Amino acid sequence: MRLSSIAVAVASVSGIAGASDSCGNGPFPMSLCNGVKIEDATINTLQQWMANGALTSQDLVTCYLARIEQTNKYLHSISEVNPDALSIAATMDQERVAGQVRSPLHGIPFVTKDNYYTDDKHNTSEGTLVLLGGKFISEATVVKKLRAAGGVLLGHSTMSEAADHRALSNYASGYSSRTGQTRNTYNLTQPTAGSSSGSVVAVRTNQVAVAFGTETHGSLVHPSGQLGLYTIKSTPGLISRYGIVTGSFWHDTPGALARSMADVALAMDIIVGPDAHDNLTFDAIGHYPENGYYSQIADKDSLRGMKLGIPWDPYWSTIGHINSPGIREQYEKSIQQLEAAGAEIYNITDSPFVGISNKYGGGQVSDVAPEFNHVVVFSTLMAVGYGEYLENWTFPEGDERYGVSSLAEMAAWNRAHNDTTGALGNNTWWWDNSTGQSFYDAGVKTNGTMDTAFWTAFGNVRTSARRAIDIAHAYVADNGSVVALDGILIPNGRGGNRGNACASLPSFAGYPIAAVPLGLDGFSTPFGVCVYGRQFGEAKLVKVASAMEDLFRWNERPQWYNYDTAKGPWDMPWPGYTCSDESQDRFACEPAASS
Ligand SMILES: *[C@@H]1O[C@H](CO)[C@@H](O)[C@H](O)[C@H]1NC(C)=O
Ligand SMILES: *[C@@H]1O[C@H](CO)[C@@H](O)[C@H](O)[C@H]1NC(C)=O
Ligand SMILES: *[C@@H]1O[C@H](CO)[C@@H](O)[C@H](O)[C@H]1NC(C)=O
Ligand SMILES: *[C@@H]1O[C@H](CO)[C@@H](O)[C@H](O)[C@H]1NC(C)=O
Ligand SMILES: *[C@@H]1O[C@H](CO)[C@@H](O)[C@H](O)[C@H]1NC(C)=O
Ligand SMILES: *[C@@H]1O[C@H](CO)[C@@H](O)[C@H](O)[C@H]1NC(C)=O
Ligand SMILES: *[C@@H]1O[C@H](CO)[C@@H](O)[C@H](O)[C@H]1NC(C)=O
Ligand SMILES: *[C@@H]1O[C@H](CO)[C@@H](O)[C@H](O)[C@H]1NC(C)=O
Ligand SMILES: *[C@@H]1O[C@H](CO)[C@@H](O)[C@H](O)[C@H]1NC(C)=O
Ligand SMILES: CC(=O)N[C@H]1CO[C@H](CO)[C@@H](O)[C@@H]1O
Repeated sequence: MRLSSIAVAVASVSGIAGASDSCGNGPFPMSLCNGVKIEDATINTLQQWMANGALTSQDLVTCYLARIEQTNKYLHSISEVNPDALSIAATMDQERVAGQVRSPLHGIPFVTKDNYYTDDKHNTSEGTLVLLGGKFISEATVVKKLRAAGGVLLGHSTMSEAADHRALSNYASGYSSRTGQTRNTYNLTQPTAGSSSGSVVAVRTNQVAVAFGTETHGSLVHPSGQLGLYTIKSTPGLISRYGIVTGSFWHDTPGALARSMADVALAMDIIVGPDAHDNLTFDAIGHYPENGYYSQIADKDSLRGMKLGIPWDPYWSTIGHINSPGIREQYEKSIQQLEAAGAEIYNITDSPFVGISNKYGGGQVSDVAPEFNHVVVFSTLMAVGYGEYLENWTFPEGDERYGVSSLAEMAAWNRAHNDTTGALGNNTWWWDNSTGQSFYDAGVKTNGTMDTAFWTAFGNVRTSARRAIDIAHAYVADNGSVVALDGILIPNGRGGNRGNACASLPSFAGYPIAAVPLGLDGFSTPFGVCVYGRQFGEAKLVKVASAMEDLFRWNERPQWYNYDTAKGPWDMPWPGYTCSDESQDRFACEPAASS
């Protein structure tokens, strides 16, 4: 459904009582929903209101559609609304009246990123024009599970085009040539980070209760940090990727983006599990916690005795956004809070973790020797992944794209259609200079060849990244005893144009990360902390992250700064700081020499 037609659907359903009452801050307060303040409500709270009759699922759909109508022209976070959302909600309401409640998600509206294929009237196109109008052979397994659990598919969220796989740099993050630039509700001139950008903006702006995104290399944890949400990027294979456009077989993983770790855990319990259509899920058999992830939700008392490792140098001293204005003090205060709550903090600077991550994971990609070059690994896997995905993807007969079956043909189509609207100008340091698809071109160049050089780089990087994270969890005390740590903390935020150091190593390793929000930076946008865990260690991460959530209880509302002046696509540098060209998408930026 086109967004302009939402108003009709909204008007046809009664129930936005008290619409003149408002709550929240900024220029776009959210109306009450049937007299109830649903703003920032968690899934469990919404569920209670439906259970006691204060709200119906149709009320929720109606109110979220009204919110989308009110805000989406500024944010571009929702790409398409599901024309059938209200009728699905009506079915869920009838079931509830008849005494059937399928799961804690029954009647709860959700959106998915535009790379989850949904078999209904709205389009799935991975944020691209080249895939728009095509169909996959089956609905994504995750979407099937969410529907079966009673979730109401409200629509798709905007994503960075092709999940940020079009270009490595000089391409606007959070931008889709199909639906435009997603904007950060906190400060609309600041980035959202990618690529699940629309999903995080939609949840944070109360356009929907919960959203689902994907991560290959940062696409869940980075935008969560940038919009102040919770997520778990799980071990690839824990959750089926079938039906989701492929970035990389070995790195992709779907995940929930939500207002609380409880919401994330509740959603995980619904979407995890083996799937015959995704053989990587077979790796996870035997690793699902007996009582589910939700049972691991903890309060701050659980921090007593919890052992957390911090690689002070360089993660907490020089790289990423740690020295961005106003940030360091808040991080230091948070560490003090953790210690006061009884957590034991271990300085793991001297762990081999740091050396390995600098050399093979965190370092500047162009400096990495070929036998450790993970960029080649990603571009090869992307070429293979698109080829396999497109085998089951069809365009209507007669469409000029009918029969398109490879990344090479997609890149050629973009070129032929001058589809470079997200390109930020000439790329001066990477492969390609003007097409805005340098990474596509790199993938095409590999032709998906998985030769000895490919497997050498893949094996080297994966093995060393895993060893680095495993070793980091073993703190060797001065007296030689070994302390097993519960998690490793890494700053999570971007800040202007600076890179975020959180995602790389776990992406290379195929290991999980939890993201917890902490504060607001000098530009009034959120930042947070990542917790690294070990392979299939998600249950532990839920416990650590939810205990930290209870301690910090961060909940700053978006203020919509610059909603009327922001222009895009863009990638803002941080005034007062200089970044060398190479560091634009990477790490180090130094304060500009004071004049
Ligand atoms: C899907 O995309 C096509 C092409 O842009 C558009 O005409 C159609 O309205 C879209 N479908 C929905 C449900 O928005
Ligand atoms: C697993 O699935 C991938 C993607 O479909 C495929 O390329 C690979 O050959 C499969 N592996 C095995 C061992 O079947
Ligand atoms: C952590 O250890 C490193 C190396 O021993 C040291 O340089 C640094 O100052 C320590 N940081 C803190 C906060 O103790
Ligand atoms: C394509 O569809 C076939 C038939 O359903 C299925 O076996 C195969 O796993 C699918 N491949 C991908 C990459 O989804
Ligand atoms: C793309 O740009 C070229 C050069 O400006 C022009 O000749 C061509 O018609 C354009 N193609 C499309 C599909 O707009
Ligand atoms: C990029 O640089 C090339 C060579 O200098 C130039 O011809 C081209 O117009 C530039 N493209 C853009 C988008 O600035
Ligand atoms: C490799 O190149 C051939 C010939 O151009 C093409 O048909 C095929 O789709 C390419 N494979 C991949 C994975 O890009
Ligand atoms: C060794 O040091 C660790 C960490 O400081 C401490 O917990 C442990 O009790 C010490 N062990 C012995 C045998 O002194
Ligand atoms: C919003 O971000 C811009 C830079 O993009 C900055 O100049 C401005 O101060 C920020 N606004 C607030 C209120 O922090
Ligand atoms: C693919 C391509 O043309 N790359 C060029 C981009 O620009 C740099 C710097 O001018 C050249 O070194 C590359 O060869």
